[in-house]
Amino acid sequence: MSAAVRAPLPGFVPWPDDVAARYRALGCWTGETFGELLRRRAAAHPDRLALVCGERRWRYTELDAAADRLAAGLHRAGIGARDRVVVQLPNVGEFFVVVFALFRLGALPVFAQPAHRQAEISHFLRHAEAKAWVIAAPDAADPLAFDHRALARQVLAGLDGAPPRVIVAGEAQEFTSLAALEADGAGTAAGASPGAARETGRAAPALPPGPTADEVAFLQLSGGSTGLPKLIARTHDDYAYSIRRSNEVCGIGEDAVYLCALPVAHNFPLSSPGTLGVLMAGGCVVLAPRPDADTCFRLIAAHRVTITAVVPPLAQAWLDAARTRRPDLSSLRWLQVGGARLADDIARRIGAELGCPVQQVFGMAEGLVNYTRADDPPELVVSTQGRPMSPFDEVRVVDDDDRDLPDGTPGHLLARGPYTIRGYYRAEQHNARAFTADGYYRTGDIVRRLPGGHLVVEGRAKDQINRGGDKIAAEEVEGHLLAHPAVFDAALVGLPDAWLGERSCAVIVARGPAPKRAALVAFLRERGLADYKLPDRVEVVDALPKTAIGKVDKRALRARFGTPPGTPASAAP
Ligand code: OOB
Repeated sequence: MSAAVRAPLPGFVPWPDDVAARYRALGCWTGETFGELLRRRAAAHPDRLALVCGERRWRYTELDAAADRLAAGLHRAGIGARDRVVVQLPNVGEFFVVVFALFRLGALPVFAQPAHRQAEISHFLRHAEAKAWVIAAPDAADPLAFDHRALARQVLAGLDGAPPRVIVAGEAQEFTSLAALEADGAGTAAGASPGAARETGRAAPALPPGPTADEVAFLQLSGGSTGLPKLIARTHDDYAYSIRRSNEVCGIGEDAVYLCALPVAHNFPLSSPGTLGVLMAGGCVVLAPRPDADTCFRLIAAHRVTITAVVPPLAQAWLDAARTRRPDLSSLRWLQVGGARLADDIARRIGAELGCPVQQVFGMAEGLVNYTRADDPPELVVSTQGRPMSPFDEVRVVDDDDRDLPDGTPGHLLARGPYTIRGYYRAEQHNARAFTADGYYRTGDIVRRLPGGHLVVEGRAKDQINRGGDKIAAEEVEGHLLAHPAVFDAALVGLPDAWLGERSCAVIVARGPAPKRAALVAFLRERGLADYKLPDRVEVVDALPKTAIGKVDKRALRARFGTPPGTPASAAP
């Protein structure tokens, strides 16, 4: 185990020294970085297939060498240890080349989603003080594809100070080409021509010393509930442990073939056990360009996929499609469902109609991940969201005053452990509320614990809408709504929906004639908000109801505008 040689990254909240020492002594934190893990895999299985993306393939040794070349190219371009780099890539192989190159340098990816727009990206760039931003050129075969280069122009025009370097996978236009950076890095390879390095993948470019495993590896996004999204700093040690443990729980080995159907940078497909888990085990990752049933069924059959992960609305869409398509899913050992509450009856249908075992995954980018297990009784698999994956996870279910509740009573879930953060990045004030004095993370989820440790998600205390796995912080959208000249007051609430679990409803008090939904949506888009945050519905009221202590009474709003129990919610889109 290598000792910390540098003070922690400013803004990162480390585990207390004695706790860190315990996690090392327990063997959770092994001192190996992601850059080293890939190196070890490449040495053990140079010729095994690591990644499949469309017609392109990367063997382990090719991925390893490409990451080295890009790391060298990035280094020459002035990106170094601890520099933040916003990575906003779709499901393409380059995602892994970029991320492992940054890991090797000790530079920190900030994981944005392709759906993010000017408001979100500007915030990440500013808050993380990012030096670079990686995007992809639109797919030439798709005339409707969004062009992130146009977004980059818009974002750069609105930023003060030194602009980040924009790096583009594909046609870069006026920006920096990812391929050119990689070629530049290959040029620095000791004793090898760039061509030879690319073909053999054996020449190691000269790189500065990498990070130690106790350092921050990347910044992940929180779903958030207050204001702008918070950033979550995860270390090599803690994240590698969560992945190793996920592999054990899910039985991932060299023969695993993972289909990445969800957006690749999200914590669920990245680490539970996800693409990184399968790469750490020496398996193969297949990247799906889209999550639709036709695309994914074809890839599952073609590559004999053994495991994939979806959110509940996607599980329903696949179930519906399977009725007419009759796909060959015989290779699937797990269909993982998580990110939002899976209805028990949908969970039951998966096993019966798709013919593969379902695994419920209840996790969070902040850390704690719960899985149902292969040997759980079927009833627990369909009706619970699993139990903590690590024997060293500490979870508590408490009342409003942080007093422990007996099993079976719903309460607030608190979590602490070897891969659950102790604070958000650069968010001191928020951290005082989001964590207990003794380091438990307040998840904001309301759960019931069964005597065997399984958790049932009953609801949420945080002011967040979970739109089919996409998290929307109500306060963030309300802030944008209030900027509209005709909006006097606004509250965003989630209403039940048969398809997405929840849809968002903006309840507004108008100043003069009330704006229509289309006008509000256009306004929010203009302000650069990602599409999934746009209100699905708008209601106008004379005044927002208030609770006894003067807060907006969202429960009353949900009761007023939500679908009454027993009547069908809105139909599938
Ligand atoms: C995953 O991570 P995040 O950070 O996008 O969202 C975390 C929140 C949880 O606190 C909970 O409110 C909700 O999403 N959630 C679920 C759930 N899984 C996540 N609510 C009910 N049932 C579930 N199965 O969403 C995430 C991260 C890693 C693995 C899986 C999901």
